[in-house]
Amino acid sequence: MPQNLPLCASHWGAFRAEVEGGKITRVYPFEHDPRPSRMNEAWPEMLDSPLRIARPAVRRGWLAGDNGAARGEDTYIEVDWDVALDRVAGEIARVRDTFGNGALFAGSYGWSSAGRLHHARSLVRRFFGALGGYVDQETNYSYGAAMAFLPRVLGVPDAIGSSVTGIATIAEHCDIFLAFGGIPLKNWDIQSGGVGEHRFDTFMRGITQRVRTINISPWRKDIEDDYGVEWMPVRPTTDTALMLALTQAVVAAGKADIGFLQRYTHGAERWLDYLMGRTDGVAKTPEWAATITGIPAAHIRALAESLPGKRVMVSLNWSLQRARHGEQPYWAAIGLAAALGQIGLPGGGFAFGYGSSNAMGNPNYRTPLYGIPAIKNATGLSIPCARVTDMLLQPGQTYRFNGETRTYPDVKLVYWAGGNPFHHHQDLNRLREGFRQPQTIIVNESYWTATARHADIVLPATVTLERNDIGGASRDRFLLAMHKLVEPYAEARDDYAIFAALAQRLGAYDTFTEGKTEADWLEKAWEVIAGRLQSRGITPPRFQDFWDTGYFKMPEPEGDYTMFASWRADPDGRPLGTPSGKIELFSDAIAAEAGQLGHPAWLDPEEWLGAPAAQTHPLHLLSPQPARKLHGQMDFSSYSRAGKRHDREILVMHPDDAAQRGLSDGDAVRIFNDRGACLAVLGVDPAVMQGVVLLPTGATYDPDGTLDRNSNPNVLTRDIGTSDLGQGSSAQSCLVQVERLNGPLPPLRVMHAPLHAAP
Ligand SMILES: Nc1nc2c(c(=O)[nH]1)N[C@H]1C(S)=C(S)[C@@H](COP(=O)(O)OP(=O)(O)OC[C@H]3O[C@@H](n4cnc5c(=O)[nH]c(N)nc54)[C@H](O)[C@@H]3O)O[C@H]1N2
Ligand SMILES: Nc1nc2c(c(=O)[nH]1)N[C@H]1C(S)=C(S)[C@@H](COP(=O)(O)OP(=O)(O)OC[C@H]3O[C@@H](n4cnc5c(=O)[nH]c(N)nc54)[C@H](O)[C@@H]3O)O[C@H]1N2
Ligand SMILES: [Mo]
Repeated sequence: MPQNLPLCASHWGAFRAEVEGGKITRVYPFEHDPRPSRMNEAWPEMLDSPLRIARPAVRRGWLAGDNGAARGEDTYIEVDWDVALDRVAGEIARVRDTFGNGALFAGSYGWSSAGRLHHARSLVRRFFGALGGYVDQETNYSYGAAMAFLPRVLGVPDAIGSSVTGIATIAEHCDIFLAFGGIPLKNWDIQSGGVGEHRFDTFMRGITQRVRTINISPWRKDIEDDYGVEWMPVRPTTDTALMLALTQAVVAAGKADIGFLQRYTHGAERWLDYLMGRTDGVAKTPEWAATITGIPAAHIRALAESLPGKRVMVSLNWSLQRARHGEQPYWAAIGLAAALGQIGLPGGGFAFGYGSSNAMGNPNYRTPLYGIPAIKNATGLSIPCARVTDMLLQPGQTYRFNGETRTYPDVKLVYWAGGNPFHHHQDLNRLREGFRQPQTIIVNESYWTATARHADIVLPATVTLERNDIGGASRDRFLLAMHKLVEPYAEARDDYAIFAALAQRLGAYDTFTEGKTEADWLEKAWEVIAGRLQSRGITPPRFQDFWDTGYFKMPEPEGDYTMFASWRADPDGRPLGTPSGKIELFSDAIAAEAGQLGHPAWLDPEEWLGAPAAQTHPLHLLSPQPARKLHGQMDFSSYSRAGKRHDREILVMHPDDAAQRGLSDGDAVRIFNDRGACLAVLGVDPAVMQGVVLLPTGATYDPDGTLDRNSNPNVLTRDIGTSDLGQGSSAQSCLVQVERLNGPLPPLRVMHAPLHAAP
């Protein structure tokens, strides 16, 4: 790599780039990254992709007053920035003055880009905050069920983020590592905010060389074959039953740590009554779990017998809770770990999120970050993010969330910047119906995504490489100086500039900008970051040195972090923030919710392989994160397309399931259920258990009625909350059928910008 190349970063890693004549000619991985992601290779091509949005554009049907009828099918007319900004400001003012701020939706869920100053979702919410408020979204798609529910039973606010036990403790102290959902390599490419170091291989070699590791998952490749671990295939969304049975067997053998349960947990007796069958007459034995999980009872029993006396880590990825009753596997894992008595000991207990993104389990560097501050949302209105279609279709209806009764607001204007609901939400045909309801939909985007194609007015946004920023993540070791490498594409503008111009038109310029330019915010960010470093005794470099080097490397924190270690040492002096001050294995508040038992329990996930619905739709569809992109981002890059066939994603199926349907590897298939259908190319692989199929997320939705011509699994997934507690996304609870596609694969419309040809 040549010397002195400027650094930049994305959610999938830092990189340096060679720029010639205003174009990026080559991308080099960051020199301190031991296992860089290849996704950055896509940047040169993505910068001037034919799918970039070049100029502000207005939907033709909207101009003709079609009340949203043609959203998602229409073409667009390009207009000047001033015309577009006047229109957008006019619509916001009209809706606010007629219906109030509670009719403006700006929750705008989505990952946006790395870099904390130009974070689009933060900017759109700040802008609407400056206008007097809006309807927001809370929790997230990643682990929404856990976010709402875990604090109730663990009493710590962040049991799933920065306070997770360092993964390095496992290599050193653990004997048996139960990896529910595996530790997939592909997911470590990513960390929201930016990645300096990908350390997957270091951690995995360390663990698997010494520790008995079991990949408990329907998909063997959730841990790469070369790590040589055991595989225990389990039917999707039945892990709770497995964990209950493991606990039951340990308790029945008299091997549970009763002392731990008494001193550190609340309500264990009621939970044990359930496990032993004293409340419902059904003991949750390995034989009971075998019929639910598909794992032979003898295997469950043997595993249970091997656990007592060993240091055991019960690790669950986030995917397990992105399912109907997704709260329960997490609670059952806490229960199993409590019965083994090792919560708070190094290398033992439970952990959520190893293998779900790059920095999970890293040492906690507490890398300081600074983003443009939020402005309080004066309406106080917000929905759990995954209830967006319910909100659009059922204004005024009440629902339960995290112990409260709430009412859906009546939204008339939707503004999205930095997210792609037609990528991320479940049951897209239903979302589409929801998207027909508002009077006006505005989207800031860099690319013609499916969401941009459902907007009335589209404003072209720059991408990270076209602006200066600071990136990083609190558990990543590197603070990253993100340089502007090239000029904005065509007429694209920074979201910051777009919202500043709108704020000017709406009388909120000073509140939104505080009179600051990009350079002022960079300076402010560095001042805050440097102050935080100093207060911890770390000497920060001068801003110019940081900027020129491209990074600041945080010192290694002392010792490995173990969650709950200090509480274990002093449970009376440091009670948890739960009603009992202990870990709650029974919760009165949860017991009061409809459909809950008050303790970890097997609750029917409705769409699973043991359900009556499996008779007509006998395959359980899992929709994991895509290996060659982040969600829907860069779907049409060559790197992403190299992982597809005929521009469709690969549907992975077991050879016996394929044979039963007369299907062969490489066949074009139609995947369907009562909610919709999509297309894919079959990949036959014995690494997936029979009855389960895998289709990654991320293909750009290309609707033809209820069919997606492309491979977006969200036309099939079910749009229902995990439960009234968490109201998270239930994407993984989904049954389908698969058949050979009749006729050729149809061409994709979403490969071309939906522009109206000049008259
Ligand atoms: N079936 C199924 N569905 C799922 C999941 C699943 O497991 N299964 N997982 C869910 C999860 S965990 C998540 S987090 C979501 C992710 O869903 P999203 O976060 O909505 O997905 P992204 O494709 O990352 O969308 C970000 C969008 O922001 C745009 N963007 C990037 N930078 C900028 C910018 O600077 N300005 C503007 N204006 N736009 C920008 C990108 O072009 C992109 O279209 O998907 C969820 N959906
Ligand atoms: N390359 C890449 N990495 C990413 C992302 C991306 O888009 N691309 N997205 C990032 C984001 S936003 C998030 S939230 C995380 C998500 O991180 P996760 O939620 O951990 O990731 P998934 O890929 O959804 O699921 C991982 C595996 O879990 C298994 N699994 C699914 N359901 C079950 C179940 O019921 N039981 C068991 N035992 N296993 C199950 C599947 O086999 C699947 O391959 O990934 C992040 N990492
Ligand atoms: Mo996520």
